[in-house]
Formats: sequence, C-alpha cells, structure tokens
Amino acid sequence: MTTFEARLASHAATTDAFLGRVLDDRVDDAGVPERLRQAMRHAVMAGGKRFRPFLVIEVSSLFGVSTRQATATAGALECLHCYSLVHDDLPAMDNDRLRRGQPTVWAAFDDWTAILAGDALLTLSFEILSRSETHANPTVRNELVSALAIAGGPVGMVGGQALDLSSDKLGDPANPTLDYVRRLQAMKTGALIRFACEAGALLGQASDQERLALKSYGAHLGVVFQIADDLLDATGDAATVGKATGKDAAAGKATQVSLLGVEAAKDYLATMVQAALDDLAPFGERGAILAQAVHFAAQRAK
Ligand code: GRG
Repeated sequence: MTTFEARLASHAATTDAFLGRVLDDRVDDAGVPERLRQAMRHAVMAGGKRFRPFLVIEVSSLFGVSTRQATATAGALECLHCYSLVHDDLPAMDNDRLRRGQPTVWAAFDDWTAILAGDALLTLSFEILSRSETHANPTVRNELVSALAIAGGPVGMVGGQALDLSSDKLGDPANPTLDYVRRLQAMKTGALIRFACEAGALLGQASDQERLALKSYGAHLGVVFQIADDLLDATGDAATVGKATGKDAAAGKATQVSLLGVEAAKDYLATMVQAALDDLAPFGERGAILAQAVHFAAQRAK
C-alpha cells in the first residue's frame, strides 16, 4: 500500500466512524422511521472512496488543523455527496441500479424512500456544519455553510446536473459543445471537489492567497476527476468500477471523451494534472500528499 492509499484508507475509516455515530444519534434521538433510517444508512455506509473527506482533512492539515477537528466538515460534505448520488441514480435522472458495487437506494427500496433519504442527507449535512464541534468559531461555521450551499446549489452541483439532464432529456442543446460540457462538469462534479479544498482552507483560517491557490487546485483536480470518470465509463468494466459502464456512448452523451476522443482527452487530462500540481507550489513539501491525490484521481480504476 502506498502512503497515499494508507492515508486515504485511514481518513475513510475516521469519516465512516463519524458518519456511523451521526446516523446512530439521529435514530435514537428523533425516532427516525425505520425504512428511512435503513435507506440513509445504505446510501452512506455502502462503501465509497471518501475522496472528498480526504481532501478536507488533508487541506486542513496544511494549516495545523487536526484530523479530529476536520472530520465533522468532511462528514458533512460526504452526506451531501451521498445525497447527490442517491438522487442521480433515480429513474427520473440517470436511472442506475448499481452504485459502489451495490443496488442503488431506489432499487433496494423504492423511489419515494430514495428521494426522502437524499433529502434527509442533504439537510443533515448543514445541521452537522452548524454544530459547535465543527469549528469553535461561529464565523467559520457560517462561512462553511455558505460555501457548501453555493457549491451544492444552482450555481454549483444542482445547476450542473440541470444542464446535463437538459441536454440528455430535452435535447437542449442537441449537440453540446466542449465549452458547454466543461462548464456543466465544473458545476456538477467540480464544485464539491473545490468546496472540499476551500473548506480545509476555511477551517485552517488560511490567508486569501492560500485560499485562492487551493480553490484553483480544487478546480483543476475536479476536471481531472471528471475526465477520469468519463474514461472509466468509456473503457472500464462494471465489475471493477462498481457501477454501470459504457452508458455515455450508449446514450450518445457528450463528454470530453466523446468530443475529443480517448487520446486527446488523456492529453487534456495530463495538462490538468500539471495545472493542479502547479497550484501546490506555494506549499512546497507540505503539499506532497495532495500532489499524490492528483495522480490518484487521474489513474483511479473505480
Ligand atoms: C442529483 C443534484 C444532483 C446531482 C448529481 C453526483 C452527481 C450530481 C452526478 C453523478 C454522475 C457522475 C458519475 C459524476 C461524475 C463524478 C462523480 C461525482 C463520481 C462519483 O463520485 P466518486 O467517484 O464516488 O467519489 P464514491 O462512490 O467513491 O463516493
């Protein structure tokens, strides 16, 4: 196991323990209906790389914030990410039955349960951010709430999903350009990855300059992550990837891979890898693990 893999696994375990505790508390305290509780647990605890939590924790550590202190923010972001996957998999959206190698929430339960489980995870993420354990300073908590709302909302992930579905389902636009695809991907996938990096800078009360460098790193890393995802869909197999593959081509969906071709998409991926690495220059050796994260995102097999 590389240093990076060990750190990713360790932060995933920390995040899982935190999320397990949050789900347990919510059930005991508030008498959450059993079916909803099970669906939320299925959505959150069914594997997942926990890559966004990793970024929150590692960026925070650049500024001396401990893993323990960063974990609540990491967990809040993961809740919101899991909600997005649950809703994205619904028949009305991407209509997927396999996620993280398991049945999707709507396939294991039903549509209404999946919608409500997603809603509950979305609201839970903001509840977590508002807790004093997330950060002692209420101004920092407020910044986190605001930044996550922006990243997850209409100018971020939800907007990107709307652009994606508009093209897929309404044929508007019928032939998305590379610019259109890049803009929607920066919103749909990039915004949460940018938030993960920004959140670490907020928790660590980094300088404006450091914050800008990390946002730029997050933006480039988001592109890397998305192109790798498109390449996995084009060239990976479902058993390894843990979700259906070949879907984009079958649906005639415009992606950077379909518009550029596999080789040119790989070239652009390499350019974005370098851009993300360049963003880390101000942090010198302290940024080494975040540099490894870029290579991981580019080369991942699932
Ligand atoms: C429903 C508002 C709404 C948004 C959905 C998440 C999303 C937006 C769409 C998923 C479609 C997709 C495949 C996007 C590509 C990048 C991505 C988000 C992949 C899944 O994230 P990973 O690889 O998943 O981090 P794990 O399972 O490891 O957490």
